[in-house]
Amino acid sequence: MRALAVGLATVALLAACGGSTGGGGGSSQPAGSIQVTMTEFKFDPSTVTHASGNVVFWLVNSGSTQHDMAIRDSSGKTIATSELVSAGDTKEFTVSGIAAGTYTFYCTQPGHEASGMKGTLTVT
Ligand SMILES: [Cu+2]
Repeated sequence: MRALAVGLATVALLAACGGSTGGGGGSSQPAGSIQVTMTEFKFDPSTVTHASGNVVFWLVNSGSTQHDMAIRDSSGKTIATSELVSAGDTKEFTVSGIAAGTYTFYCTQPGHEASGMKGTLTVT
């Protein structure tokens, strides 16, 4: 909650400055995105609820190996997969036009989901 508020404030400040180019390749959390922190072997939070439509995740890899996030629907079909996120890196992951329902998000790296790296996305 606090991280999201800070991210929104940062974006507002950048917008007020007329779209700073930013420096040094550092990127900040997009407004309205859901921050999910990845470590070995879990997502935090592991339960996410969002309105249907476009869902934007802000993936923060605080672990020591690479991770990603994929979304699987209730029939077991994977509908979206993020880019790989290196240890210490961040990536924006947009899932477009997602319908209401219950989904599983998980890491596709071998053994990670089995080790507990998964969560539940509820789309309302
Ligand atoms: Cu992983």
